[in-house]
Amino acid sequence: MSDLTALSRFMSYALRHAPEAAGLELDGEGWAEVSDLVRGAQAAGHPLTDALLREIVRTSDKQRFRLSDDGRRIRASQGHSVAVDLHLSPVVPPETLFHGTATRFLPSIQAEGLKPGSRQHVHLSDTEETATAVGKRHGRAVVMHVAAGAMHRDGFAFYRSDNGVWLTEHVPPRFLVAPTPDCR
Ligand code: HQG
Repeated sequence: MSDLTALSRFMSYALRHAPEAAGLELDGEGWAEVSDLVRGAQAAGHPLTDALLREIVRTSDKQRFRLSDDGRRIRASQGHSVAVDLHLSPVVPPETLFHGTATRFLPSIQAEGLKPGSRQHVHLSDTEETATAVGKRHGRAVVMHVAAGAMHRDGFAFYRSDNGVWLTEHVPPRFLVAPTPDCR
């Protein structure tokens, strides 16, 4: 893992899951002062600097972080397990969205639907390719097709994070189709 990737992981960890690991308190919308994050990361043994942080924000493959307009604050664009309100507006989803998971989770998902687990939302993608990559993080990937349009017409809310991830609170099993596992 490159040094930047390790620092980016620590930033994700602090801004999504464990602000105390960097001595931070996030505000209600998930923001932290950049200078506090840099100082807290260094205190925790991570050689983060203001310049490296800004490079990570700029080059993040998934654009995971967002800086405030004045450049002084930072937050994660999605993926939180800590309670924050990103104030995302409900949006109309495409007819079909995709969720990548591992084959071993299928029986439970088929019984209970997609649950957010420790995060605040279920994460969905608008391409099968992205969903496959997400699923592979967990094992042998399978991509579930989510009938997002039908869910929306039934009153379920959908949101889109600043970095393009589709979010919803729960996908009941009746809105899911699992095609054959990905063998690539
Ligand atoms: C599974 C990455 C059993 C779910 C990605 C997933 C994403 C169930 C796992 C973001 C279940 C949770 C999030 C049920 C769901 N029974 N398992 N009823 N319902 N699951 O990591 O969606 O690189 O919390 O299928 O790109 O994999 O971190 O969620 O396999 O956007 O920026 O429980 O993380 O972004 O795993 O990934 P996760 P995820 P970053």
